[in-house]
Amino acid sequence: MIERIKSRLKKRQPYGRYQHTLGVVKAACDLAEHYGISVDKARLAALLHDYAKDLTEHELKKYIEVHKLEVDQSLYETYELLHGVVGAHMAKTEFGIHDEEILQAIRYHTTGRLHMEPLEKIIYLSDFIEENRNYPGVEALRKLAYEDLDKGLLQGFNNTIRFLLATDKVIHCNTVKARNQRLKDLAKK
Ligand code: DGI
Ligand code: FE
Ligand code: FE
Repeated sequence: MIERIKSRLKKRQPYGRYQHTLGVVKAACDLAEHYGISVDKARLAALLHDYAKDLTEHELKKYIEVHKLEVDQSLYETYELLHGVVGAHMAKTEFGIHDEEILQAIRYHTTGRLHMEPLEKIIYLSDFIEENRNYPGVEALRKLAYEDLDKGLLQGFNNTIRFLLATDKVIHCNTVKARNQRLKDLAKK
């Protein structure tokens, strides 16, 4: 299964994206082991998280319509957010993955959401800290991810929201909800 997915990915992803995918796999497997969750599930979710990333906006929207995927209006209107829902559906139909934890981790890897499961948190964070990422603060975030998943996530959401504000982009409500939830969870610790 893993090899079949990898050979499909190699064909559909440009070199840089495939390297990113392998980086996310490595980060997600390490974090899963660190936090005692299924490494096999982390590997599959990471491998497929950006499976639909190279489709055009038109292709993604067409796919959503043809397969009648449930997508809220503000997600539908934001190109960057569509590859998660489409990728999760492709993981099910092209590779027969029915594990809801894996599918949710793929579906919500760009925005996060309220009540994220540990696997979703790991995929969200791995996307930011994988070895090919290089931006100010990435080393600190890598360290934080291993100290406390929620602290790492809060930093990840804050970075995303800062970027969206700086570039005048719409902030999806799931991004805001997921960020606020981390504050509540951290206050309880
Ligand atoms: O697919 P990747 O590039 O590896 O990473 P990703 O799936 O986290 O996608 C990142 C892009 O999604 C990045 O350009 C920021 C954007 N994004 C994340 N949350 C939101 C968002 N864009 C909008 N407009 N609103 C959001 O809430
Ligand atoms: Fe992505
Ligand atoms: Fe990614």
